[in-house]
Amino acid sequence: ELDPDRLLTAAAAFPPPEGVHFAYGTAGFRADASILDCAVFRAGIVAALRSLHTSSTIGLMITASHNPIQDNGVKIADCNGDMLCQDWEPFAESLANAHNPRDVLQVILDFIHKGNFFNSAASSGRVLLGRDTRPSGVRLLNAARQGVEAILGVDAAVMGVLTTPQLHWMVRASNRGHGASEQDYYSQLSHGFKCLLEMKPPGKGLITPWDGFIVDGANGVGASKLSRLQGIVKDLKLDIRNSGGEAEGLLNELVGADYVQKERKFPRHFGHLSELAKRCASLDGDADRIVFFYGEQAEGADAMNLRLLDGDKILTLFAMFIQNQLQELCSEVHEFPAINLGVVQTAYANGASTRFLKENLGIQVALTPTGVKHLHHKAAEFDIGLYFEANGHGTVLLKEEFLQVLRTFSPKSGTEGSRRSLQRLQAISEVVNQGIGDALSVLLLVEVALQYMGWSIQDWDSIYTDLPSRQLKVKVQDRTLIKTTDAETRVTHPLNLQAAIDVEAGKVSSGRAFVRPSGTEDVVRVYAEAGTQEEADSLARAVAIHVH
Ligand code: 16G
Ligand code: ZN
Repeated sequence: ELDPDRLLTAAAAFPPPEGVHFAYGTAGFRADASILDCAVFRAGIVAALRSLHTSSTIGLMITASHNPIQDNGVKIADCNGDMLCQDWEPFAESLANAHNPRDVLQVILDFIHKGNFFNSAASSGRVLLGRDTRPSGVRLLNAARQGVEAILGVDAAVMGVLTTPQLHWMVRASNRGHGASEQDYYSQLSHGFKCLLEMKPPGKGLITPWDGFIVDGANGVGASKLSRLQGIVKDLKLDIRNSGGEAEGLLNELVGADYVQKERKFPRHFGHLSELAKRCASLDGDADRIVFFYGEQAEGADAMNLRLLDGDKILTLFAMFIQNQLQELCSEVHEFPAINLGVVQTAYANGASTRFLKENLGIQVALTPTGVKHLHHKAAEFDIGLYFEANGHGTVLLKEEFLQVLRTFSPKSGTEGSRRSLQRLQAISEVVNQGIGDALSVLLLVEVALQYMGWSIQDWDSIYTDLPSRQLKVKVQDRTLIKTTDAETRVTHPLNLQAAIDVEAGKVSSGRAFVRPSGTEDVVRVYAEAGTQEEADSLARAVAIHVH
C-alpha cells in the first residue's frame, strides 16, 4: 500500500535542482555530486517499489565508478544481482525528473495503473544500500535511504562502503537464501580459489619466478577490499598501491583501469625500470572493472612501454581455460550431456581477439551493442557464457540448470579424475560473480588460469597480437541523428554514411570501422582498426570527416 502523505512529506525534503534533466544512462544517474540528492532520493523510491514488485531484495549503489571524485551517481541492482530491468528505466527517469512532490506521486500512480505492475506485489521489501569511498557518498546514501523508507513496508539496510560488485553479489546471494554478508563474499571467492589451486592437474608448469601481482587500486574502494580478500586467500601475493591513503593521491586521478586502458599509460606509483616485466593490474573506482599490464623495455630508451591486456585478452584467457576444463570433463565423463559454451563481445573488441576465439578455439562469438546489460543478457543464453567489454568489465555466467547437473551428476566410472573435473567447474562458479563484472573475482580467476596454463603474463599476452586501432570523438549538432544496427557495426542513418565508411575501410589493409552515438557523452564515437597504426589512424580520421 502506498502511503501518499508519507511519500509527499519525504519528497518535500529533496527538491529537484533547477534546470537539470537526468537521464537513466547505461549505468544509472551520474552527475556532479552537489546536484544529485533529489535524483538519488527518488532512485531510492524506485528500488523500494522494485523490491515490492519482485518480492525480493534489491540493491542500490552510490558510485560514479571511474569518474572524478567530485562526481557521484546511483545504480540499482535487480533481484538476480544484475542491472535494473530495462522496462523500469523510463519510470526511473520520469520519476527523477518530476517537478515537485505531487508530480512524484502522480508518476508513481500512473506507473502502477498503466502496467498492472503491482498485482502481486509483496507488502514488505528490503533494499541493500552501498557506497564507494567518495566523500559525498555519506550524504547521498542517506538520501537514498530516505527514498526507500518513503515507501511503507520497505526496509533500508545500510551496508556501508562496498565495491559495486560486492553489493550486487549480496543481493543475489540473499535472494537465493545464501549467506549474504561481506564476509560470506570473501569466504566463497577464496574457497573456490583454493579448491581450484588444489585441483590443478599434476605436471602443469609453475610460473617462475612466481611473484604475485602489483595492483593499482585507483585510490578507491577496491584497494581495501582486495587487501581483506588477501587476508583470507593465503596463496595470493599482492602489492597493492594507490589504495587511497593520505599521501597516495585522489580517486581516479592518473590511476585506475579506465586511465590505463584509455591513455595506455602507467598509473601513478608504477613504472620503475626495476619492475620491468612484472604482473600488474589496475582496478577502476568501484572495482567492477580490471585490466592487466606489464612494462617492456622501450627501444634504446631508459623508459618502459606499457603492454596492456584488456578485456578481450581476459576473455580469451578465460575461454581457453574453461574450454580446457570442459574437454577434460568430457574425456573423463563420457556420458556427460553436451555443454553449450559461448562468448559475447561488442564491436569494440579487437578483431584479432574475435578471430582467435572463432578460428583457433572454435567458440561461438555473439556481438551486442555497448553496455553491460546487453552483454550480460546475451551471455545468460549459454550454459556457460563469458562476456567482456574491451574496457575490462565482464564475467562468466553458468546457467542454474547446468550447475544443478554438475552438483548431482554421478559419473559411471567414479574415478578421482572424473570427480575432480566436475568439481573444478563448480569451483569456477564460486570464484566468479554472476551478478556483474567484478575486479576481485576476475583477478583470482586470472591467477588460476595462468597457473593452470603455466603461463607468465608475457605468454598470456602473446596468445594473439592486437590489430592497431584508433578511437576518436566527434562533436556534432545532434548525435541522435546517427542510427545503427547489427550491434552498432553498421549505420542506417544518415543514409549515405555507411557506404562512405565501407569505401574508407576498403582503402587500408584489414580495415574495419564503425561509428555510434555515445551513451554517456554528447559525442559520436569513431572506432577504426587496420593492419598498421598509420592506417588505423588515417581510417579513423577519414571516417570522422564523413560524420561531420
Ligand atoms: C557505460 C557502460 C559501459 C560502456 C560505456 C560506454 C555499464 C555498467 N557501463 O559506462 O559498459 O562501455 O558506458 O560509454 O553498462 P559510451 O556509450 O559513452 O561509449
Ligand atoms: Zn566501475
